Amino acid sequence: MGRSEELFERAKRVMPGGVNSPVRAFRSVRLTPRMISRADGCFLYDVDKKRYVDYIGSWGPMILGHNFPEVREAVLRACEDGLSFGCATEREVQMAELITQNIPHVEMIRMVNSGTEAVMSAIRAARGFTGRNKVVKFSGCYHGHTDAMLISAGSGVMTAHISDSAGVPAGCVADTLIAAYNDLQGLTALFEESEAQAKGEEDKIAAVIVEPVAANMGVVLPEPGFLQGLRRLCTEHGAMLIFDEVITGFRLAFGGAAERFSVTPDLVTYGKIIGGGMPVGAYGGRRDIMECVAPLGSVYQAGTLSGNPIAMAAGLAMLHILKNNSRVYEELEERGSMLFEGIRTIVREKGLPYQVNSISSLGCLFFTEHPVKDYETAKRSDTESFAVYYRKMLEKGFYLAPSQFEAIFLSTAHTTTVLNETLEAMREAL
Ligand code: KE4
Repeated sequence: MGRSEELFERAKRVMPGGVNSPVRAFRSVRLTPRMISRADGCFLYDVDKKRYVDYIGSWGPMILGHNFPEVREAVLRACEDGLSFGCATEREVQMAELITQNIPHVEMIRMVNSGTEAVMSAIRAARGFTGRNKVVKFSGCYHGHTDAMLISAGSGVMTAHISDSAGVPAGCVADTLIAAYNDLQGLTALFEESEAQAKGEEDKIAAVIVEPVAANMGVVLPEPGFLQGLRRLCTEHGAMLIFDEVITGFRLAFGGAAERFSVTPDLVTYGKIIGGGMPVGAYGGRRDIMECVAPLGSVYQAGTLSGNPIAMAAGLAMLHILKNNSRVYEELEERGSMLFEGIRTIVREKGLPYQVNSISSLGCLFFTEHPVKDYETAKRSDTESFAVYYRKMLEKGFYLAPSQFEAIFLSTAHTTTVLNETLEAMREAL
């Protein structure tokens, strides 16, 4: 038995499922998780000193690869001045200015500590600003584990085949409406129904929240016109459009999917990359909405470690690099097309009826013959075949997300050589 197995036995005795986040437990691929001791560039190293090419990148933050020197140095330097003050600091101002001065639709921003907190807070701000209660989400999208979002959620919820989480009282989800991704007609009907049945303003839709590229049911792209349609419907019905860019933010472009697709949300949520690997989330957008947030306005939201100086140092270092080196986004496009076109070629050559959805450095191989454009079509994937493929890839030293309903995350540290080795391994595994 290796050290991973030993450690995982101990872990299971003292943590639910032996993990601090369900998807890490490797349950859907029926393996003992690898206990990772360190990471560098595009590689992970487990406690048995085995090396893996890493395709989760900490679920998004490691867009420049692990242990990037400027980010590491910024954190080490910041540590010398103290870890946390619970006071206003210059770094928070620098971070807020960096984002608001470079992303036009973010006029004001608030730092929090996770994507979940960012989503929870953005929804509260939209409800407070509009005086309305209902929120629409799309099945298969995952927006963190705040109660109101744990319906038809993607990511670990979908992987675990939990339709809705236990412990969420009906009252917490009574105001959450579900639409199908890429289905503008369905959303139009929701708006019309809620207005027809509304007794007062509070019964109407406050916000529509969407992953502008869905990456928690595997990767599902918005069909042409879908995001523009969301924008039009929200404007027509006085609802706020919230782009959950926890994954797409600073990855698809510095301005995220909003920039890439030229669609302007009213609010946006960030996480992952914005913290450079440290626990950071953020929400922001229109000034008139954000001015409703305490202490300026009456929408309360707070956090002991929000804007933590070490986390800000990591995030600032990361964002400065992404902002000042547009070559980064060209490299991510190149690496993405090399890997995902390569996978398409392999499945075609082998006559396998599988689907590859991808955009830039994000992608997913679906074990299904049907084009995947929403939760229903994603769910038809053969998760057993995925598990067999996963185990073979892990044995060969390639660490993919241990679920059919997650994404491949590429970084600038994935070299052409590594990508070719990955494609060779996939060819054999498939
Ligand atoms: P966190 O609370 O996990 O920082 O962020 C929640 C969240 C919100 N919105 C989107 C679009 C997200 O993808 C996430 C979290 N992503 C998953 C990966 N699919 C986190 C991995 C995990 O749960 O361990």
